[in-house]
Amino acid sequence: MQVEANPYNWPFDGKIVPEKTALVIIDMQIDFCGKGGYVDRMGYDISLTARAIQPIQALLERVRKIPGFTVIHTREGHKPDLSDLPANKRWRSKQIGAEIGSPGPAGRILVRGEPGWNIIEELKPLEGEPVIDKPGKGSFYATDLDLILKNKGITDLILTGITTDVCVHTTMREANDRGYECLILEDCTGATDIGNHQAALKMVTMQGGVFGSVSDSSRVLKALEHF
Ligand code: C5J
Repeated sequence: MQVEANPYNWPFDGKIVPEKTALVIIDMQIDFCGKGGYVDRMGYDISLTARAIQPIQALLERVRKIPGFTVIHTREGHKPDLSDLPANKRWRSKQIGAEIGSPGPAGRILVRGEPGWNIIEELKPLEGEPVIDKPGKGSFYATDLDLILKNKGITDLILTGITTDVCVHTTMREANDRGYECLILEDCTGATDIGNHQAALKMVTMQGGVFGSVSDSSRVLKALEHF
């Protein structure tokens, strides 16, 4: 069965095939939705990003029970020596009082291995689920995500996580350019600014679904009912 979505029912070429589909959960780390993390330190309201936790949890629980369905997690972060942190990214973060690499209540901000860099307990990856470590916004840049997807024969991606307008959108654009068929879920994403969240979703729908299509977790769960 196809997922009811806007502007077209997804996937474009028919029904969901578990072996061809991955649920991609982007950057659900303490740094992006937890107390004392990067987003909190920048002064944003973390309830706007934490809104995605419960709907993703429900969807994750369901797809883990479907044979052949792949779950992929991503984490944004930098090496402890910050050798993979571009100077302009470090400079920008310092301007807004949350310098990447500096110490905070959740450890060094956005540094691999620190408490804040961890994926939140509610969405902790299971053994065998690929976890992609990325230094940038997009999940394809400087990672082996494309190779993993190709090796598994995955062509269809259900995108969830945070933030809608930054890492999720960049990943969706990268994926679409590579020919992946993408669906983004409204309730399973969140941004530091509600207007940006809504605008990012609206952008997907232009030109007949320029980057893919938009739906929500209840519609995906309905399409998965028969599995
Ligand atoms: C940001 C992300 N916003 N995961 N990262 O810097 O969206």
